[in-house]
Amino acid sequence: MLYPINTMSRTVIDLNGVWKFMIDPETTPIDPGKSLPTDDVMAVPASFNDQTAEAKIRNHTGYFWYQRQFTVANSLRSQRLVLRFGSATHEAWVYINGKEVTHHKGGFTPFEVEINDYLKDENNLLTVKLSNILDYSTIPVGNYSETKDAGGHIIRKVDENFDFFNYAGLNRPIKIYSTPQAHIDDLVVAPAVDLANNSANVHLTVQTGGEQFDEIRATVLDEDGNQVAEAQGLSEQLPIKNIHLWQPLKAYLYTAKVEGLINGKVVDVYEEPFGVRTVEVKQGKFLINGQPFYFKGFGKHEDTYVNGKGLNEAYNVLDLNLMKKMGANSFRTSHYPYSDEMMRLCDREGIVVIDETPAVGLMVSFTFDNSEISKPGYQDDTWKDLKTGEAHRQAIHEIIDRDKNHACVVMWSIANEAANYSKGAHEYFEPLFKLARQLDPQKRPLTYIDLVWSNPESDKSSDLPDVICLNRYYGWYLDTGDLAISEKKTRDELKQWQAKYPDKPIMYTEYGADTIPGLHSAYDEPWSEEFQEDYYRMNSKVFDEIPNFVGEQLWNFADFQTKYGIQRVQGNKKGVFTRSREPKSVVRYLSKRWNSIPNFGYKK
Ligand code: GCB
Repeated sequence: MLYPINTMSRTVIDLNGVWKFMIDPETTPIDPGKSLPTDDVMAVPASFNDQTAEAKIRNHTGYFWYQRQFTVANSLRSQRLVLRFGSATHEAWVYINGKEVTHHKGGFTPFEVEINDYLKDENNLLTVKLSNILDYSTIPVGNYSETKDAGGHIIRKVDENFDFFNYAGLNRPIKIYSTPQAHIDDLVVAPAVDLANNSANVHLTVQTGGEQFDEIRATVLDEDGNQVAEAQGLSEQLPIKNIHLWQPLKAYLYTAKVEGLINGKVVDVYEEPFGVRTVEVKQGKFLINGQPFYFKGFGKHEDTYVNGKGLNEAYNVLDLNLMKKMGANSFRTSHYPYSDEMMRLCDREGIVVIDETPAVGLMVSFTFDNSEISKPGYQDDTWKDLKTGEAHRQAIHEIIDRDKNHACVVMWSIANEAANYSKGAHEYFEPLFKLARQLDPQKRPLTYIDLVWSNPESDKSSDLPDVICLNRYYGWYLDTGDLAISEKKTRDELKQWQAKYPDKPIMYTEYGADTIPGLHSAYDEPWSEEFQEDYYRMNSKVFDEIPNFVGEQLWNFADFQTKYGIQRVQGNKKGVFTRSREPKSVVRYLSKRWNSIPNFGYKK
């Protein structure tokens, strides 16, 4: 799916701003064709939860409504007009002037609909009904229940099967964009790179819609706007010589400019930035442009004060700047696809991204005590009880469809911490890996992220990922505070993985310790800033001993909001930055380490 941009043939109208908002009391039906019976408002894009002073609204589970008016200028009315939601979390029904125009389920990917047939001359009423309900058929997974109050009124509850606040609403930009009736619908850019000859053949596929073009013209422009290749047709090979590679932290972006012509006249134009680089897993190494890459960075969240999971571009820019200053080069979009805007920024900044679907919480019985798994006859019903298959397939389609051309994406993560240790895991995951391999035009490596219960013996499907990605909390959830035993467990497990899969790279995608900034301890106690640093030092030492260990992405970049819990004090405190991005003292240690580790060739 193309990102909406202004070109010589296209205009983007921004629908962000302050919308009417109300919780659906589910007493009388709401008429989407009428002004919502409320005076409350919410800013868009942003989650609704932290914009209110009412706990009842903040913690609402169920249905809620947004509404605004818009007018499209006469000069655009003959154009094809498309309404696009960057996301709507988690399910949305969209109405224009009272008529339902589209419905979408899945809270972290865009969707769009042509709206010409529904428009009036002015003051169109755009109404969106949303739901933040999650259950055993959705991703993320939630434990959903309903009860009734004394008046027979339904009370809905979602107990999240994951560790982040279920921020919901219109989290990402809402836009209308115009195209000519004959239009470019999508572009697929897949550069085949010849590193030895410093050249590339860019395979460009163009999908069109509406009236047919007589001619499609494509040119590749370099960063100075010089044309370096051109071709014609819906499926083209564009050879580029003397290529500038897209490199981690040294991004170079070409632009594919595509024009659709009728009677010799350009009708539609679209411009897609892309990078030329290779990604490959080989002999236990993760190669970018043929060189063994070492991941240094983070698991993150889209999570800021007030905006919740709403797009916050200033924070995105700040976060990448803080990462770069620390010598980091990468992050994972834990635990859902991030905004289009963040992906475009990472392309430009050369930040390497592991792009994750929203498949988090795919397990029905969980404690951090992983001794359960070694008990004879251990049985878990995850793959019988969950009905996430369809949502998961849709999520894989949508993440690859949206992000396929991004140079920053070097690997897809199919899921975070599923019950891979449980009977039925292989049957569940095999078709999903197959689907992703088939859909990705750039054939990037695939992974899923392993929970501590999934060890080299228990993991039923570890043959599927190209890279073994581990979330480990030795010294925190397990053997709390005992870094000596944790060091041994860390080393033993990594050695076992390496012995089992000598050709698969291994990396940590989470490891961390909750830390209260300003809490100090002469005894290096858990929760203190001293413990956080010791914990990371211990892990670094072991990582450096394991030849196929190709990266360290710690948990978490910053403190973030979660549901209530006895292990959470206004959220998860494993950030190396606070939620407002002040560094905890460990940042000095990590900056020193990462600034001295090269992006390439760290592990020979
Ligand atoms: C995990 C999860 C992550 C949590 C983290 C924690 O394994 O993947 O979402 O926030 O542990 O801090 O407990």
